[in-house]
Amino acid sequence: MTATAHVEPSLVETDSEVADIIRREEDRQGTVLEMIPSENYASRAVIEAVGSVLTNKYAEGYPGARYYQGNDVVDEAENLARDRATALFGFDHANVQPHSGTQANMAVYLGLMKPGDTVMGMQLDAGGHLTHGHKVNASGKLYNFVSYGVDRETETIDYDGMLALAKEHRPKVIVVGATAYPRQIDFARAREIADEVEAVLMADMAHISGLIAGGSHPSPAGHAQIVTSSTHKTLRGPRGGLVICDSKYARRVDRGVFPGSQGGPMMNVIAAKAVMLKEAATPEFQQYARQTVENAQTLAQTLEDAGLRLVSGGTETHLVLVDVTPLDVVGNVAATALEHAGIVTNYNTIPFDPQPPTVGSGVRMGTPALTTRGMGADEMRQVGQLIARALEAHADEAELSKIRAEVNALCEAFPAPGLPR
Ligand code: DSN
Repeated sequence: MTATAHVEPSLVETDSEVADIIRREEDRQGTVLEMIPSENYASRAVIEAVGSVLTNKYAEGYPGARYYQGNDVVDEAENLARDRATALFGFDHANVQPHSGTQANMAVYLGLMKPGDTVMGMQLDAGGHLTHGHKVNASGKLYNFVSYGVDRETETIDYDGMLALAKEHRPKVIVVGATAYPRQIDFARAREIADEVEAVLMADMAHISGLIAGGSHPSPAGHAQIVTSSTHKTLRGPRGGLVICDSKYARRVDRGVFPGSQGGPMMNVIAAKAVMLKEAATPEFQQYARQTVENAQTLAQTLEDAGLRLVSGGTETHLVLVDVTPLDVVGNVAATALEHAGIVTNYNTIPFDPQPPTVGSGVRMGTPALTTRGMGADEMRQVGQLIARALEAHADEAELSKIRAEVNALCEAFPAPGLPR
């Protein structure tokens, strides 16, 4: 007897509502200028791995030491991802299980500290992250965070202030890294400060990990003992996180992830992280990282020429933080107008912002996704001019529609990878 051939119905046949949502999101991603600096277009290969049957497997534990049977195959995926991560970033040990950058940060805190211990991190309105000790976040509730910021004049990290604060509070861990900071981070200086007070230096490189992998930002290797990252920003991988560290901290980090703060890892996402780490080790990726920074600098110059103020006076990364108030507009109004013109950014506070976080004086924008589409200096000048026009015309829907049409033409000329053509 032979089994009857059974063709499983596709998503569009079983759930047309979800299929339609996905189709419309593909369309949106393909037809806007995606300029949120933490977003990117993952390759088709990465998306294929995320959508694979590895999602079916439970694998609590680590390769060779799982709490479930049947893990021989997925162990290979996790080992591949770990080996590629340590080789790419130059560390002894990697944990590729964190579901996000936030989970990676929380796992390190759990692994290294007891609740109530003192940690130092960058304050949110200076460009830090919620998990660097904000009071509404578990990090700020569980640990005694003290926050450093930026210098009022230069709007760059105040390392002297950081040292003074560290001497006063003697933190166990010092966190460097940011989500809205356009300048390079001086990991060597941060390590000197950490050494002065015998703290561990943790670098949260979530925003810049792709630039580091591509050789366009100094590496934390040799300075930070522990590094966390998300995997979907400049690294261009699947949505997720990772930790890399010196072998001395490996056991504590691993226990902080599992069983400390996570259960079963997402093996499909871990396989996709392995794919991303292979892509990020290529000469093409080095060129991508270089172009991303050059594009941000061209964009920044164009915006400044159009009358906007650049926080810190410019950028050395993928990110530009723009004070939009010289054009008589505030952050949330500016970001909404830009979206109406097909330019997707996010409003943001700027250092010492007189506006609350729900309004903000700034707009945060970045070039990772546009650079993935193949755009270069000419397009950045064009995009900068479109942004300035849209901000000038923020209340004029007819002008915003005209700009939208120009955005559509630009998107058509530079199709995004990973999306259906
Ligand atoms: N939400 C991320 C960002 O946009 O920068 C940080 O986790």
